[in-house]
Parts: sequence; structure tokens; C-alpha cells
Amino acid sequence: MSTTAVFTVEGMSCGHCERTVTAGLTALNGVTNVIADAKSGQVTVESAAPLQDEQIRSAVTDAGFALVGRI
Ligand SMILES: [Cu+2]
Repeated sequence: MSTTAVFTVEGMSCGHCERTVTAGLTALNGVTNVIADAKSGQVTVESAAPLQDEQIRSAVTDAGFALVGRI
């Protein structure tokens, strides 16, 4: 069973930012799909099992952006 969670991320301004966030989150164990949208600041993360918000937060931080929260 897969899980989908949507987060707000601060600081994405273009397609490059979207790709950076997507790559960082895709690298997390269990993540099967990531959709990052700079315009809305929303990032949709699909995973095989629910992920801890802190895992998402550190991946987003490592990519150079700031996690605002889960929608
Ligand atoms: Cu950018």
C-alpha cells in the first residue's frame, strides 16, 4: 500500500529548484514518486510506507530549501 503526503516547501523559484527538491526526496528510502511545483510551493511525496516528517525535513534542508509543513 502506498502513501501520499503533500508538503509546503519555501524557496523554490524555478524548474531547477523543483528538480533539486525532487532528487533529494527521491533518494529517501521507500519514496516511489515526487512531484515538486515551484509555483504553488507544494511537494507531493508518494512512498511505499509512511515517512517521518523529520526525514522529509532533513532531505529538503539538505537540498537547500525549507520545509514549512505538511498539508
Ligand atoms: Cu530555482
